[in-house]
Amino acid sequence: MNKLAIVTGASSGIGEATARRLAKLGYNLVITARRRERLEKLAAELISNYGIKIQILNFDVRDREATEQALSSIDKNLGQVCVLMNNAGLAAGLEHIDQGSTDDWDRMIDTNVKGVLYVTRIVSKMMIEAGGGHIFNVGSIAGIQTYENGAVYCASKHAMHALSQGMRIDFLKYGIKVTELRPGMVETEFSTVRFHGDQDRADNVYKGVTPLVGDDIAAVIEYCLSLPAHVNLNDIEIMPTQQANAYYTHRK
Ligand code: NDP
Ligand code: 8X3
Repeated sequence: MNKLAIVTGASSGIGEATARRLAKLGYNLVITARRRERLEKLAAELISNYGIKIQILNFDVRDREATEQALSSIDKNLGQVCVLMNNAGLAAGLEHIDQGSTDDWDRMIDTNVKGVLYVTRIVSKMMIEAGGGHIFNVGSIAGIQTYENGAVYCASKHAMHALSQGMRIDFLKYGIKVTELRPGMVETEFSTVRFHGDQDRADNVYKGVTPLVGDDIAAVIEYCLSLPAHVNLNDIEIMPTQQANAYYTHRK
């Protein structure tokens, strides 16, 4: 039976890098995001390099009906769903609560919390039917620490931390592993999105630091997948060497 991995938010950054690693490991893939052209380009490259099968699902995880419809169209010929990476997410804005944009708050909470639930509800049923699986939740250092101006993003990732613990309990009897990854700074499109396209401001985030890149997170996922069936890494904090936590970064 072929192994199938579902990666949400595969059009960029951490999700794209993980799709590449999983393709190299021989997984068939379902890759999802809103930007279809990006997914098409990635799929063409990975099919040509690794001879795997890929299904593109183009939907917004905030839209429950679209999410359910897309995930129920997964082609059975791709194999058994072994891996789900709940990665699609974002930060929008960096302000004190009294200055915050309610649109930004809706985007973060609807994507980072409700989107994860919509996807997991459907895919976990497939895993239960298949007799097991491995769910990777991309949380953040912001899931256990709260920094100034980031209350709502941090709240959404604290929710991811709670959901990861809840999934681990609810899926225990089904042999589904749940690993929460909590990265610090990873240079992706994350900061550009957070600052609504202000590239200078985004670049400043990584000034004087060698940040992580998407593939650093993907490599950790590969390691987790290499472990024997009876071993799971529950929580993993992954930081650039120059970053101690959400508050302390040593810039050179
Ligand atoms: P990117 O902006 O590079 O990638 C985000 C991905 O999420 C894109 O593929 C985007 O696709 C997808 N996405 C966003 N919103 C939606 C939506 N509503 N529906 C479907 N897909 C969506 O950022 P990262 O790779 O850095 O972010 C990935 C995850 O990592 C996020 O959950 C983020 O919070 C987390 N994280 C990032 C850190 C960092 O420093 N970069 C650190 C810690 C955690 P599209 O726009 O095409 O829909
Ligand atoms: C992204 C990292 O520190 O901006 O989750 O919250 S941080």
